[in-house]
Amino acid sequence: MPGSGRIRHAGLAAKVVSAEAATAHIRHGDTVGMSGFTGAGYPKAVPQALARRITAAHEAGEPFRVNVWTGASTAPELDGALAAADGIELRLPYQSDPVSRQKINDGLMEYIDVHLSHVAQLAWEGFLGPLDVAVVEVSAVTEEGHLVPSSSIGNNKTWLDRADRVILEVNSWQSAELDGMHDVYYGTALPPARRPIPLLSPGDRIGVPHLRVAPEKVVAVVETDSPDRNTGFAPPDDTARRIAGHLIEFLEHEVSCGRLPDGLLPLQSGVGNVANAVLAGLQDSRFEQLTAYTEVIQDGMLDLLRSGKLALASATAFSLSPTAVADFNANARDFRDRIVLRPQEISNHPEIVRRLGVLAMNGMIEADVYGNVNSTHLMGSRIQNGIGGSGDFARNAYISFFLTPSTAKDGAISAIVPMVSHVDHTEHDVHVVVTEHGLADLRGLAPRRRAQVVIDRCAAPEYRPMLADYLARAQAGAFGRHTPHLLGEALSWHTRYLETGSMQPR
Ligand code: 0RQ
Repeated sequence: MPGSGRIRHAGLAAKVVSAEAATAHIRHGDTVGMSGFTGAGYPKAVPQALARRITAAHEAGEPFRVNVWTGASTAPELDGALAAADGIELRLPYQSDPVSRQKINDGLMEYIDVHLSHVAQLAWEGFLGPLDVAVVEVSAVTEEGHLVPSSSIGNNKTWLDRADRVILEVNSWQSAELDGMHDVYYGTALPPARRPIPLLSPGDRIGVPHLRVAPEKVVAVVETDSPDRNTGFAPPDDTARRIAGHLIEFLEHEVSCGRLPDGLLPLQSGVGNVANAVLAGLQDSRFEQLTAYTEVIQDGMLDLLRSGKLALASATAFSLSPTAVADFNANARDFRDRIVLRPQEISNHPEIVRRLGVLAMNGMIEADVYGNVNSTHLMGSRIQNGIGGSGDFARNAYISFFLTPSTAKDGAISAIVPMVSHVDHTEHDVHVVVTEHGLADLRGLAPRRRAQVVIDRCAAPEYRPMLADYLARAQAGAFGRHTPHLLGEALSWHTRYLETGSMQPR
């Protein structure tokens, strides 16, 4: 019988089984929609038990692979375990697990990298095929059989509605104070039945606090008491601090010119150490009463909420280091009225991002001189993570910023290149590029002017003459003078790195 007291619905309490027993409802070839978004709210026990079953099947010479859909990245207990067992046929929409990354790049696992806001719609259209099983972590089940979501919502509403069978993990490690923090909007529909989403400011609550599930679809309930696993952030280094400094100076300038209000506009902050450094920089800025309309609440955002700089934050998940999560769980009540967690189809909704005028700040792999951005591929072919929500925000943002150190691999790679080796965000979606050397505001600039500003402000000094030389020769010799390129040479920097280990000529 359930021991945590978190399952308050008699019918669902009667379905408690072990994780091993629950996996009997998952079969070879199934598509499984799992909860989880940036290391928060993912199922902890069933995926590991499934990985063990898959390994046993493989050892017995039987095929066993499943398709895995999630909210975004998860953790070693899910992506890592299933990938290591060679159990994933196809994965979507965003992952950052090293084992999965290797399998994908070795061509052993299919990966579909879609915008996070598109996933629910694709699933509802039926375009991705049927969803056989949902495995969803929740923090409690109410007397009525409603589900109190966990530390992320992601695509859970869609998985619970679409799946033929549902397995719940009820995790008593999650703070009971999460109850009331979520806002699940059930008003979405497919065209032509779609209506405007009535969300006018980041803190609006437009839905209900709990997820619904048809009790007869629930085939198993598993109790867990296991922590979310997020990697910690490195304290901002000098490079990250300088990037943050340029960005904040720019925001101050925009306020002084009357182009942004004193409290700015809702902030979206991407993943990674640089994004976290920007949030740390905002702590010491003169801005007050900030708001966030974003995907993830990371350590820096929690600090801003604690200090009062940030009035409220809307997201779909937490992405907290172990230290920050311990603090959050101990003090969740203090944050409850100022955090709203929503399904990712709402947290990342283009219509809302555009309406609110979000300031989108995302990391990148590389940018080219004209402002095209690569967020996903190393040297054009090797996937790093995925586009995640960066496209949902960048295209629709009021101002879209892309941030990166100017070089990688101890200077052997320039993050500013003649032509990006893969395009995730086109020149039309990128407003501002920032490196530790400076900030290029590309708004209102035609391509050749953009190229000059990107080289002068953002490129590392040792790469500037090479870029300027390329641009001059392209302007003289290109087929057209609008966006001058020498096509035979445009990707030669990447080729040189692959051949010699450096973009610098020997
Ligand atoms: O390689 O692991 O061998 O050391 O790429 O680089 O600097 O650790 O990356 O953590 O800052 O993330 C774009 C990936 C940046 C991230 C990206 C090499 C580098 C290293 C990783 P190693 P860093 P960061 C909303 C927003 C897409 C999703 C997104 C990301 C490895 O920001 O995934 O924006 N963004 N979501 O050495 C070749 C270059 C390189 C390079 C770095 N120019 N060429 N290799 N590397 N630059 C949130 C969500 O969607 C959930």
